[in-house]
Amino acid sequence: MAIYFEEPSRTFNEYLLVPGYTSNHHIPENVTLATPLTKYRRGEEQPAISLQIPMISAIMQAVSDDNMAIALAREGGMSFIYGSQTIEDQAAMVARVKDYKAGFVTSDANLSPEMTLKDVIALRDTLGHSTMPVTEGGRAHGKLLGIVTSRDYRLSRMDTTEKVSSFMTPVEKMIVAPADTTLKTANDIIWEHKLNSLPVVDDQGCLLYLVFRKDYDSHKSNPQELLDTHKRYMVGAGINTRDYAQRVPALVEAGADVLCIDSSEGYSDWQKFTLQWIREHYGNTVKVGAGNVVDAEGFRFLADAGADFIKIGIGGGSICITREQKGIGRGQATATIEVARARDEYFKETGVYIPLCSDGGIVYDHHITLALAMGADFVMLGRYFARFDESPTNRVNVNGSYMKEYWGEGSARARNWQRYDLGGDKKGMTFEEGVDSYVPYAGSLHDNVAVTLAKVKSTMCNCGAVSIPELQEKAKLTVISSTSIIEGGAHDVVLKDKSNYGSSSI
Ligand code: RVP
Repeated sequence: MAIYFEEPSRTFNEYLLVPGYTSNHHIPENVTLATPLTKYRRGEEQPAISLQIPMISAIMQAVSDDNMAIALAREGGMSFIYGSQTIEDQAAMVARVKDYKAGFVTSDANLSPEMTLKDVIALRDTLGHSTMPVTEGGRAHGKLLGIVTSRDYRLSRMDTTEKVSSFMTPVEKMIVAPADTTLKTANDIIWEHKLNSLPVVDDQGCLLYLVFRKDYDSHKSNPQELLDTHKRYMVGAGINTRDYAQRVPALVEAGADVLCIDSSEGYSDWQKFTLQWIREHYGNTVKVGAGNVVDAEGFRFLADAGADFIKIGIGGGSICITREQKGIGRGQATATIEVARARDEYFKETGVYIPLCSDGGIVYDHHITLALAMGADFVMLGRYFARFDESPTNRVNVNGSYMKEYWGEGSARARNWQRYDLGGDKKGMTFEEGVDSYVPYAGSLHDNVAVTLAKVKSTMCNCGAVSIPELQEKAKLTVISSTSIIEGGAHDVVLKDKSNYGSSSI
């Protein structure tokens, strides 16, 4: 006979935290958000990898490339580079994160001298910044010919057909630095010559990096950075249950710090086989998460199979239509609560604490706090990060508003048939489980994460907690009625500025 879960399947929106006692010790400055990423014997040892903030970015083409990984590691979180690409391309992204020299930026678009002012304006609007190097043929590592900044052109005085070569600052008039320049020296040069940016070139004069004045400052003000023992940024990578024998060695070789099996449904033999293969070939030296699951049985299966962390969530992602298409899934709050109970039982039995990740369905900043209070150790976010400058997609103007594109890994666009496999060849994916969409452009990752975490810390203080484990222990949660949801927003008043309202939805 079929099993019925009598408890309705609830979402984060149906819960609130009831405040606890706040002492004068419970202030945001005292809150630490450090949290374990991989399993460990709690009380006896430290986890091999911990995050400084409880946020990781989704294993998705529209979210997690090397650029995102660097920006998020700088804040203390971690990206999992998407696996729906060739092994070589994914390994190259991982390697770029590991090779990244803080403060040295690889230019994301170069101009060629033949381009026009019109091209410059279009590129500036897409990229969101106005300093662009000019190289031979516009190539990424081409010979440096000059630079264009907002000071080099005036739209009111110039024709948009004017060629870049006629208004750029030519390389002869620029200060450039050689390849072996340290960040300290670069900053001294920037300071001494009152520059905003300094190009670094090789001995052929080809462009390697740009060092920006503001980057050096921000580097200095990021004490939370997530670094490995060689002081390189940490990065994760998604894998699938098909080509692991080739993909895992390439990713390990490239320097990935942790892997995660990326699947919409993780309670399967395919995940067990993948974990077994990794243990056989690497023992415990390669850390790997698994998922996704939404109940105690699924958790126990992946815990016994050897997962280092376990991801929760089926069908709750903003771009995900798995529930509509296949009728499987569970409300994200209910799933998190049940899996966390199973994890705590497992810990009592074995002494091993397996960190949990609540993946998908975070719509408001406070949903992060709810997920943590319910027992998650960190959350995975897709839509949230897709909106930022650092995500892999271009900013586009849609009816006068800036947007970023965001599509599901199960959409035809991602053609990620591996993620939805049940073994066998699924190249001919017959139906989609994700949509292709826009999300409102929201600016820089740094600024947005700061606001989000300020809210998380503030709520933790209201609950009398200065750490995530303390929050999990002390949290008091209440289910709310639909009318109390209305009561929780601005109501029964005439808003002066509707455009600002709802901005708390992230
Ligand atoms: P969200 O943060 O709500 O945008 O959700 C992101 C999550 O959605 C991902 O981490 C993944 O688990 C899930 N996802 C990604 N693609 C798809 C799909 O196409 N159905 N779902």
